[in-house]
Amino acid sequence: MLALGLDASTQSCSAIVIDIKAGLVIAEASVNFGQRLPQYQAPSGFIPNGADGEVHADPCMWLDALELLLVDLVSRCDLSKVAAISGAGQQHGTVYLNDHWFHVVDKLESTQSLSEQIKPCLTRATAPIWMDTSTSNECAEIASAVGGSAVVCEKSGSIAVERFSGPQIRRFYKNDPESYQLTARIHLVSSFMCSILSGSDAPIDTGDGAGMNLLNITEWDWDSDLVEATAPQLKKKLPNVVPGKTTVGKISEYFCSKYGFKTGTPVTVFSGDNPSSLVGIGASTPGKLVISLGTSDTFFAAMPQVITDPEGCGHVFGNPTGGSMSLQCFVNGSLAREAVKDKFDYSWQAFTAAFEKTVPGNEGNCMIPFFRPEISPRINLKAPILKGSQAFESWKDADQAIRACVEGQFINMKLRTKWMQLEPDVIYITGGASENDAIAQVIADIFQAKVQRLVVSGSVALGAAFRAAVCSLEAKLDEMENLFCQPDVESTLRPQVDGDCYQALSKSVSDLLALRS
Ligand code: ADP
Ligand code: XUL
Repeated sequence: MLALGLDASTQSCSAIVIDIKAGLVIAEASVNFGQRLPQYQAPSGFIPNGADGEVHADPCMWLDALELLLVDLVSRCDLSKVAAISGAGQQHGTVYLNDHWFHVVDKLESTQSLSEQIKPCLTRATAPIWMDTSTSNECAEIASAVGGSAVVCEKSGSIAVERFSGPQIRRFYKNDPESYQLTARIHLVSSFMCSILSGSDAPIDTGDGAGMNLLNITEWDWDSDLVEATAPQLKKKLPNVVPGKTTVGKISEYFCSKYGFKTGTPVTVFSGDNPSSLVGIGASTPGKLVISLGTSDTFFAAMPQVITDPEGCGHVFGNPTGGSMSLQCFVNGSLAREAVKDKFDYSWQAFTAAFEKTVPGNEGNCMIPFFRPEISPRINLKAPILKGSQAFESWKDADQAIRACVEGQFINMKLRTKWMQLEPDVIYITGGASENDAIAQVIADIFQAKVQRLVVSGSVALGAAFRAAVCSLEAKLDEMENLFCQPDVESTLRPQVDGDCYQALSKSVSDLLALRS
């Protein structure tokens, strides 16, 4: 029995087809937006140089990528054998649609592309995504309307956060009230893609819904105070909220006639990329800690009880299998590492070799590696801060700069995630940069824990396939975890230095951050 999982992430759209009984990966495919769709001028999946902290992407790009992905996938496996489908999307991003949307999505015509049909339904040409920091005023307004940040945090699991959907919606309403008025539906990336696949106006799951500053994490439904504080008539523009184990409907005939799916194949509600990754790595019951190294770096775990971050930078999301998960997100993840690599015209190989030529603790050379405004902690930097030798501070030592970037990232991660009260023996890593042993070794050294990867990578899409199989095929999650979530023991990394090695550097990072906040 085959299940398909989709991953509509920041830089690419990916898919995995698994045989849930045989424990086999049948096919995988991935379409990188920048490489395959250069006409959208979004080399890293978003439109560069937005004004005032705006970071947007074109939803039509995501739709074109989905079609390219399915063309690739159909050449690798028989999609008529797929018996269950689900997916996940980059979190927080919002898509704004007029009232034609309901009819158009219900009757997608295979004679036209998805993007041709959906483009006229957009009331906002581009979608703000999770990297957007343009909504500080709106965050303050929402907080003040409901009684302060602590109230927003208690209700929604996070203080009002710039990239979250509610503040983004408010900014749209304030800046373009006419288009807001014309907006009949606001979708998250996950529910937008789910709507397209299922040919229906899909609901939002509690995992992704909790990243909006609109969902009450006690009731797991829209919070009327937050919705009212965000924008007028918002409630009717929002989809319903449902638990992760919900069948949305059947696959749209569009995909049956174009790509050979079987009519009637069930579609499970989509989730956010991080909640989906939690499931795909086999960490949906408390006890396993995950660091995802995608475009963002994230640190997350299923939680036995709800804990919120007193500093206001962390989040509580719904766990798609029930209960909740805690998460901390760092904007300056892979793109910061890439920026340092590119500054010296290095390949990933040369980047990796830099760690052999330098020592843990980097002889005191310290970097706050923020090339764009960071959210953990909230700091408006446009370039890193360097403190150390003269050569280091003037970017003359490539190898030390590379080590300093990665050490700075994970020391900051350790400092910022103390609130979760987790001291794991093992950390599971996933995402594009997790294949890099040098980065994984720094994580092992800084957190003083074993670092493991799973044999099957691509935990976001895998988690979506698991969820589809549980929801539609009565598959058992623990059985699939046994088959697919085995650690790649040969690639396990253990700490090679003791914890004291990073004491001085941790103090430098804390001091530099304190000076800037
Ligand atoms: P997303 O899911 O957010 O679109 P991915 O999980 O696909 O992102 O990760 C993409 C990132 O992985 C790229 O931005 C790149 O910097 C990073 N990456 C890929 N290969 C390596 C490598 N060998 N070493 C370090 N980073 C890498
Ligand atoms: C999580 C976050 C990012 C996005 C993109 O809060 O903003 O991790 O989900 O991956």
